[in-house]
Amino acid sequence: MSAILQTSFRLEDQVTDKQAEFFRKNGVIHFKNFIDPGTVKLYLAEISRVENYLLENGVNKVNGIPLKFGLDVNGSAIIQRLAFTSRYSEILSEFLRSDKLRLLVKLLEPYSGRISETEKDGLVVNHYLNTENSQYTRLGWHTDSPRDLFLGSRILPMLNVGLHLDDCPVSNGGLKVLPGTHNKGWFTLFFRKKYFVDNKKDKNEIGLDIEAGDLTVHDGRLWHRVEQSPVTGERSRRRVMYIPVITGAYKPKTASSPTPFYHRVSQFKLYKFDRKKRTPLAEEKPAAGLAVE
Ligand SMILES: O=C(O)CCC(=O)C(=O)O
Ligand SMILES: [Fe+2]
Repeated sequence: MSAILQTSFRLEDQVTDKQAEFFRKNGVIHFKNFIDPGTVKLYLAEISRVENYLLENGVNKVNGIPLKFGLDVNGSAIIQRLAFTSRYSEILSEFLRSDKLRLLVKLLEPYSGRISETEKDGLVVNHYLNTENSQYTRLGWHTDSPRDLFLGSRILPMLNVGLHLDDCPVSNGGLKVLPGTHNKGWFTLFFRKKYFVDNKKDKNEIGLDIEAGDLTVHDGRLWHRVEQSPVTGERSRRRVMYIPVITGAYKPKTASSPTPFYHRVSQFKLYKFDRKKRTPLAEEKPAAGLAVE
């Protein structure tokens, strides 16, 4: 099991100097209990509603970003990566505009950052599940910043804010980080590990003991991965909302935005679903391979 990030914080009415200092040094910070259990339930219900809407309407891209489909433990279709989720939910959109969330922008100082509901991939919801037919059980080592290069921009300061909606103790896999790798220059940023294909445990990696409702922030340049759960089925379920906090020119996306290169090479299989029953079409056994719509 990985070592555990020992320090966690609570966000009161502002980001304190101590919190900002911790973040500057480590490139990651963990806030306990950012939302209460009732709000976790509310957001999960909202996500499920949006997911149903998208499945029923056969939507497979939002603003050029492909949705990633998979199968739940009971074999029904789910979306394992949603993008621009708040576009379909007033409740989630309100959360993105909330004062409490906006306090986190301070962690980008001296840059002035913004919560970008309509830029990058918008509000992303990741849904990991360790089952035979899940396509999203883990994510290899990477940093988030080089995506800027594919979007035709230089690398700009950014934060990735994760709102965790399931309990995920370190022993259950989940987010692993290499603290302090965010400010070691471009060589570390590009070559510390092989992007996305390396899933190996690092002796310096740190895990986080997460409870539903906790929030984490990591610097866009920090090396991190998502470790596969050692258990399968329901107990491996891990849902996290990611909120990009960015700087630079305003570049909103629309329905006609192109699909970025790094999404086009993604290794996901696309299933065709029976939209009413939400099960894969009979001739497309998921295990058989590629089924592109
Ligand atoms: O699910 C997570 O906690 C991390 C996801 C992630 O690193 C990403 O989507 O870039
Ligand atoms: Fe990431």
